[in-house]
Amino acid sequence: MRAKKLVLGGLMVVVLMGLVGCGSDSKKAEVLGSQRKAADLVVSDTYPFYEPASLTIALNKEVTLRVFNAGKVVHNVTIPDMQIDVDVPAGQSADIKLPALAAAPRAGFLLIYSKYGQYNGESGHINIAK
Ligand SMILES: [Cu+2]
Repeated sequence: MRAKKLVLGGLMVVVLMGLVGCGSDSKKAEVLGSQRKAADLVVSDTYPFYEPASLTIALNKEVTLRVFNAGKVVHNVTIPDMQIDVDVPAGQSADIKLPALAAAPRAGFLLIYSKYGQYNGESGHINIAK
């Protein structure tokens, strides 16, 4: 995957239109599970990998994170605080159940990353709605 990523480095992967890029300064936090969409998180093969890079969940509510891999290589979703480690094949979606959180994690957010691409910056945040 590492070699492939380098080869693909010059290619632009067009993900969903209208999504904002990396960064947590989005206007309104969209809380997962509030509305069914094609995908909550789209992963591509090139930086910034995650669209959006910042997600939000509510406390005390189990939600399903739908991840779509828009790339040509397998990607992975790891959320250490939830013991989640799921591979998403190229061109496929995965519905990942996030258990209800009783309290916000100490850091104030959950880290989400690909165990194959973390070293490249393939990571994001799951924030807790206030
Ligand atoms: Cu990846």
